[in-house]
Amino acid sequence: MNKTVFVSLVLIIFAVSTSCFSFSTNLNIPITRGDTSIYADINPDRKMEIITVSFPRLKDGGIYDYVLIIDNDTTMGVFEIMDDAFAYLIDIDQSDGYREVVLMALGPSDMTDYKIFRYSEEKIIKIGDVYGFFGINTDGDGILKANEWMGFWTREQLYKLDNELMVLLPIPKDVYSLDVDVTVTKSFEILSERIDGAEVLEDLLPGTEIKLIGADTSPSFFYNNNRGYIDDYNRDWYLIRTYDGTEGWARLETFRDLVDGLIWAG
Ligand SMILES: [Ca+2]
Ligand SMILES: [Ca+2]
Repeated sequence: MNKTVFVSLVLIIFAVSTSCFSFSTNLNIPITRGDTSIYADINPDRKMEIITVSFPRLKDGGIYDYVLIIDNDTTMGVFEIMDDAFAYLIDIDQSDGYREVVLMALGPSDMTDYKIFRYSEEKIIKIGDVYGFFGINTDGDGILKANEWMGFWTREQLYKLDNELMVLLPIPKDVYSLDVDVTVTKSFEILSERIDGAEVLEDLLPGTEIKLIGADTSPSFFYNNNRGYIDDYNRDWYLIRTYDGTEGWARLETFRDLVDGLIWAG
């Protein structure tokens, strides 16, 4: 092997071994796995910030899952889940002079916990906690989109970046769309409105196929179900379309055990 070939090989091996872990994203930005330092201007002052991220619990069982240091300010906290962790910058609103620091922790089944920070007037401000499933993305128009796992479907939740309050505010939606086909195994009723005791539109018969086309996931606070714990998940109203086109409402708790085809995961 001549010297030139040998040097080239060493350089190639060095380049491969030091290349960043790449993570598939539609944000088209570098994502760093594990502890990292990023040198970037992330606020309107036209000076570079030194951003240092560490995930102590991943390597030595530290108390905090993440420690974020930007210049002279430090913040730390925990994730709900963390098998692996990443850091990157995004720009939620391309007109405001800020970029945001995202700390992302992955758990089982692609469950993902995001902590989103901004650096303003020499302080780190946490602007959002987002719990995603297939990731978050933004078009840079001040809106952050997160796909949130709802047990057997994903809800696209939009967040608006409020530049006065410096917080990501969820934009509530009356009815989220979904498209889930199930088969009735035991008879239940669909109602004309999202109100307990509303007019019964149809008594669905076993063996008929229905489609879940909408969900009202607004919270029903402090509902204590018959298993003795607080749960609002089962209280969500679902809009159901029958084979003849009738559309009516039922709470998840009404039908979840009376249909076949809900693919529960997570
Ligand atoms: Ca700056
Ligand atoms: Ca921005």
